[in-house]
Parts: sequence; C-alpha cells; structure tokens
Amino acid sequence: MRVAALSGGVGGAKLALGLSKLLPPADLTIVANVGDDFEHLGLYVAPDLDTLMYTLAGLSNPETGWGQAGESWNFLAALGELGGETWFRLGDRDLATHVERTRRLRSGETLSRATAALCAGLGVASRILPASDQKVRTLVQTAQGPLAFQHYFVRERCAPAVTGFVFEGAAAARPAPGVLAALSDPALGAVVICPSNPFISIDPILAVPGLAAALREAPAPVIAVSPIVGGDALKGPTAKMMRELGLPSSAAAVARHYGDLLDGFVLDTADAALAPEIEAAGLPVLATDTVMRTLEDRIALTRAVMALAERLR
Ligand code: FO1
Repeated sequence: MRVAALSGGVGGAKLALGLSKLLPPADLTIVANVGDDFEHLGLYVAPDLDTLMYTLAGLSNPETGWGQAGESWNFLAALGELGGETWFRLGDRDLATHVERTRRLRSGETLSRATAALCAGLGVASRILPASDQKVRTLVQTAQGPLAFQHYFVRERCAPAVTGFVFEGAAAARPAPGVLAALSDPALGAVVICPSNPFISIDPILAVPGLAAALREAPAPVIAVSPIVGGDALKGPTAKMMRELGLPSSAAAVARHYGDLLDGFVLDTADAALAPEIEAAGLPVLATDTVMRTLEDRIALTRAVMALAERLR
C-alpha cells in the first residue's frame, strides 16, 4: 500500500517508524512540520525534520524522542563556559546535522534538497519532505504576548497559557516539491495524520496553501490517529493546550478539530466509549491500542491503520 503521512516530532515519528518498517521506501512519503524551525546560534534548526530522520535511521534518543542516542555534550559545555545560550540543548552529533544543513541552505540549496542529502547521509530510505521550502513559523500566542515556538516549548517549558497560534509565512508558502504529487498519487492507499499535536505540529502543515485541499481531494482515505489517550497526551502539552483553548482534552475533540478532512479516526481502547458520538457525526472510528512503547507496538498500530484504510477505500 502507498502511504503519505503528515507528522510532527516525537509522537508522530513513532508511527512514521512503523510505516517505514512495513512499506518499501518508494511507497512512503512523510510530510514533516517545519513550524518548529528556528535560527539559533547562527544555525538553521529543524527539530521535527531531525526527529523524523533520526527515528527512521534508528539514531533517536529513546528517552527524549529528540536528538540522538549516545550523545556527547562537549560543544554545549564549552559554549556554556563562553557564556553562550545553552537552554536549547545541542548534542555534538546533533550539532553536525545543524551545521551541515545550514551550510547547504547558505549555499542556496532548498530545505527539501538539504533534507534529502541529510537523509541519504543517515541512511534513511523513506522520503521525508518538509511541508514547505519557505518559512512557516509557529508563533504561540499567550496571555503574556507572542512567543516563538522554541521559546514557548523549551525555554518557557510550555508554562504560559496559550490563547492561539499564528503560522507566520504560511500565506506566502508553497508545498515543497513532491508534496502535492504524493498526496494526489492515484496509487495512494492512505493519507495518515500521525499522532502529533494537532495545533503545533499538524495545523502548521495544513496552513500551507493547497495542503488542506489536497487532503480533501486525496484519492485515498485520510485517517488520523489521536494523540490524546484517556484525556491526556502521551507526551508534550497537547492536553494542556486544549484546556487552555477551551476544548475538552479528549480524542473526540481532536476528531472534531480535523473535521471534514477525515475519512477515519483511530483512538485508543481507553477511549472506546467515545466512538459512538464520533461515529454519530459520520466519522468511522477504530478503537485499538495506540500507545506505542515498543517497535512491535508501532508496527501493530501501523497495520491497524492500514487495515482501516483498506476498509474505507
Ligand atoms: N526539547 C526540549 O524540551 N529541550 C531541549 O533542549 C531540546 C533540544 C532539541 C535539540 C534538537 C532538536 O531537534 C530538538 C530539541 N528539542 C528539545 C525538541 C524540540 O523542542 C521539538 O521542537 C519538540 O520535540 C516539539 O516537536
């Protein structure tokens, strides 16, 4: 089955890994969020692209989900001694990715071209495409004023209450090369919205003009996997954000958030009681184990999503 997947970082990358284990490289395209990207220490840092690359390369840090396993921190320690900014932790191996990507971008390469080169260098065969080669930056609106994404997420540790989001640059952005083709491929069997944060990981992808329409017109079922299990996020601020936005932190609220983009919705067995109300709204629901602790869990969830897509075709 050919699949196009929309993903942010940590949570989405787990399902992306499951997809990469079941599908030949030519049959999987991952469209990655670039809203978390920022310039830091003179480097272009693209956290969700890196988390996806490292996860598919088997290099990611299993504790944090971001950065590489087995890191050394000599650069950061030396930077700290110089009085540099160390709030955003860059490991020595991870630093090489940022330096090489920045060199390529400064030489005039596009983000998607640089990403393809880094994937080749890391041995990642599946295609990881940025949603756009243009800047689309998530600005987090809070009671204390707007915050750049990484300032909100890392420096302020998601503490400020959010009131909304702005995806700066989205209006002028275009889908990166290959994205629309992947979403309109007649051989497509499913479009999968991975269990990433809908607001800060998936919405910045859908904000790129043409992408939401591409999902609506996709020649295959669009299936989202809920990142909320039992009223809480498995990782990150999703549930807290939903409450701050006046939404119930429930899988049903996630389904409503995606609205008519979806043809199917996957939630955890813990939330099976929500299925009737979601199905009453016309959206087929599959309740299954969505908590991915092991590689087998990632693969099992992938199989369940693909089976649902088969049923909905
Ligand atoms: N997240 C943190 O909470 N603390 C960090 O110091 C941190 C460093 C970091 C370095 C490289 C990278 O690719 C990601 C990093 N992240 C860190 C995660 C980053 O904030 C991502 O944007 C989140 O994972 C949300 O997608």
